[in-house]
Amino acid sequence: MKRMFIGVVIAAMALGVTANLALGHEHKHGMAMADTTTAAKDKGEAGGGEDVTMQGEILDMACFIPEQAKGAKHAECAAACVKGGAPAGLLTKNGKVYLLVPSHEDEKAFDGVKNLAGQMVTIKGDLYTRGGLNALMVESVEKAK
Ligand SMILES: [Cu+2]
Repeated sequence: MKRMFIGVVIAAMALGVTANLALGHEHKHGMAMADTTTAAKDKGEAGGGEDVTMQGEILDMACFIPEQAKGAKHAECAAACVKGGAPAGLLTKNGKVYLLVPSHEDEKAFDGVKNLAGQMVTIKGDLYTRGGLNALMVESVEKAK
């Protein structure tokens, strides 16, 4: 499965396809989204994001979810998968996994996620819980020291 996925990714790259699955579409923001900065103190499903700084490994979710692939041995695959458009996650020391999503206010910050897939990082961003899913909207990412 893993190899097949990478094969598809490589094929897409060879064809010059911009594998921008997550970002290649337009968003129209409603009022609820626009309110998130002022509601930054609210928590929980209905609230806005909570400012957090988290450490962990950037996961390639396409390999982690079915196979729990992670760590140094999988770092190269993670980088290829995430650059190819696979969703990225953060695995913290306590074993929790957070979906990583770009911030529309600074989408460039998410390049750090793509460049550091499979590595230990420190991420600053806003933490949300939506429909039972824990997600971090990424504002900055740097390699853990
Ligand atoms: Cu992978």
